[in-house]
Amino acid sequence: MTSPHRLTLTQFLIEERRRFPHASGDFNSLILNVALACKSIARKVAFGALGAGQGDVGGAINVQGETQKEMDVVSNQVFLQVNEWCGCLAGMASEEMAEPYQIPDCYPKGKYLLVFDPLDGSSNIDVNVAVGSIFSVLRAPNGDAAVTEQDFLQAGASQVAAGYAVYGPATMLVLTVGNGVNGFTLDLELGEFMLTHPAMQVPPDTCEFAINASNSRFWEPPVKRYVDECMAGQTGGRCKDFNMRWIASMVAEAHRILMRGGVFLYPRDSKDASKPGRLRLLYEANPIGFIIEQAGGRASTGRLPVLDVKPTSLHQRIGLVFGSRNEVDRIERYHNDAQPTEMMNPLFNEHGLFRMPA
Ligand code: AFP
Repeated sequence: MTSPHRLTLTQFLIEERRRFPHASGDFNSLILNVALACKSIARKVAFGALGAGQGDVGGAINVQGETQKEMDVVSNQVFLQVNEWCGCLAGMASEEMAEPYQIPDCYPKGKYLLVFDPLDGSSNIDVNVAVGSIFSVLRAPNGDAAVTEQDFLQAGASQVAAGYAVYGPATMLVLTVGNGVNGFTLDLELGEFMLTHPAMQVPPDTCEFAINASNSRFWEPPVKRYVDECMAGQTGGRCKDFNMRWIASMVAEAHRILMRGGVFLYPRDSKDASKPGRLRLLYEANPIGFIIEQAGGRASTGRLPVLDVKPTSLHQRIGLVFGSRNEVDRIERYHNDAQPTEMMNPLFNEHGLFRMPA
């Protein structure tokens, strides 16, 4: 029996480009550079305790106020170094940097912006659980001029491409260029990403949900209602049993949901009034939202499609619910139904402590 002919990522991108005869090739070059960065990070992560980069960076805190792992810093460096020289970028922005990154003068600049979380779920790294990288490609609104924060504040619907790499038992790169979602598995012998999961689709229904239940006392009523119903299982209104998962690595959760359906919630809650949600809009919610929607699923703030949100700052946080379409629709419906009840709670009303925009 002959093994199936599989396209490499490069071949796949060349085939995609044939649909756009006037394309310069810059975009393909950008995606291949991102893929190279992911391969390099995969290799570093795979060394585990034998390699450098385990542990915290001597108490360093990133712009999010979170403890930085050495691998966060190393992965950020890899993304910058691999992508700055390629001539297709006007600038970059990352979870690990307070300000946008300017392409050094020694390199040509290009028409795209790259936004990324270099190592999502890095709290899992010391315990050898899957982590990943997430990226989003936008058009630079001002050509190759020096970039400003404002340039990056584009709604998720205007992303040109988005993807993630998951560093699990196998390393995979999952990519959308706005024409469906394709998954590539890293062939360690060839050093190439091979197309193994063409046209990925999120099943519309599911019996699996993922939420950090330790936050339940801070949830808004619609989220509590949804989770209570799932927990009630067959004996409750949903008349079916649900399974719960929580990996604390959104990339790994998104990948599971792409493979077999499910719903993920990190909703806006009342835990910290200064943070309208845990996840970051530009380099977590938007790229994952774009991928999930391109695979036939849905991504929402709980109230409205996340890809419609106009960002107001580079590191903006937001509530995020994504996955199987019918479950996300249901959660949005519960939020809409709940408005009057919510308004009765003084903490959530118009003048309340936790009043927040979408
Ligand atoms: P990092 O990007 O800082 O590693 O954060 C990971 C994450 O944003 C996301 O991947 C998880 O879903 C979430 O945090 C886990 O949060 P909890 O600590 O509340 O479980």
